[in-house]
Amino acid sequence: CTKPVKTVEMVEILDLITDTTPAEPFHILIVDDDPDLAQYHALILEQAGMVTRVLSDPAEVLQQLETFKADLVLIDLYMPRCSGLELAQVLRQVPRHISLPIIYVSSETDAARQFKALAAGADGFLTKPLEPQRLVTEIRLRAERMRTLRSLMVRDSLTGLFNHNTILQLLEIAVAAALRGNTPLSFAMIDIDRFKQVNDGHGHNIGDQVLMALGRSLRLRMRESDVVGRYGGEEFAVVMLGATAERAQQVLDTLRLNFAEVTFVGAGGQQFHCSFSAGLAALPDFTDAATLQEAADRALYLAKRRGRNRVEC
Ligand code: GH3
Ligand code: MG
Ligand code: MG
Ligand code: MG
Repeated sequence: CTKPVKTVEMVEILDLITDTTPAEPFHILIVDDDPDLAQYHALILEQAGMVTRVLSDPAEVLQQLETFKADLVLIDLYMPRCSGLELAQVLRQVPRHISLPIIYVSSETDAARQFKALAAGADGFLTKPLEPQRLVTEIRLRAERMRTLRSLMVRDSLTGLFNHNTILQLLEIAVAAALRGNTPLSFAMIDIDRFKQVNDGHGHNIGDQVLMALGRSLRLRMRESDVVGRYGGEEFAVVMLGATAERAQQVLDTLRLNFAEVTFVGAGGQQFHCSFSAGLAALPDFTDAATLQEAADRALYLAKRRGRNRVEC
């Protein structure tokens, strides 16, 4: 059977992110030594709008999963070189596949053997012959559930941006990559000015709307490749890949001016404006994620002390 490969946490978190895009069709990996049956299952799933990949050799599964971002794996229980049970065991030893849904498809009807196979770490057992609707429904429900769970793990529910944990993990990945590739990278901490007054004056609901508005404009104005997250409370963080400190400063200043011009309307119809302060730190001035983050934090503190509604580096 195929050996578990050593995985870095980076790949794990990147997987989580790509897997949680709601518009992506479900990706199903089918492992079966019977090519006709595998193709038949693939056809049914593709007709239901899913993307499939078929493998007849279980030894190729781990490698395929590197490029094929599967939402679920459908495994035949009995295959000559490696049983489905063994394959499930191997997958469960790889940290990033711990939550990957695994479903057996088999003609095995003996309950004890089915339970043994499930105990290897799988999530379900479908017996052949399989009705198309059953196959599609079982797979869709599990895949949807997994996407929802993953999304809850990596995203902030109010803004839909990455959450605190994710942003820190992504920062580490991005810093490591930028240092290896000798490319610039900027990290910004953003904090809404006197936000407590917004809550006190207009209520928590309106405060939430301000947070959502800033989240949206950050996501809209940053590059697709930039990592945007809600660091906590009224604080946001942005990892700008390939951006020098000068460029990041320009981008943030534009954003800051635009945000300060947005007119919010309170519950009683009164209009008000908000601003934010930002602290910026960039590679290659710092050599690891932790010091970069500390520096951005210090710069943010400076921006607050120097009067708010400004970006400091
Ligand atoms: P400063 O300019 O120094 O940053 O002042 P500030 O008032 O923004 O800072 P402070 O840390 O005193 O207040 C932050 C406020 O953010 C307090 C807290 O109630 C509010 N807050 C944190 N999370 C949320 C949230 O999810 N929704 C809303 N509406 N308010 C939140
Ligand atoms: Mg078989
Ligand atoms: Mg704050
Ligand atoms: Mg604040």
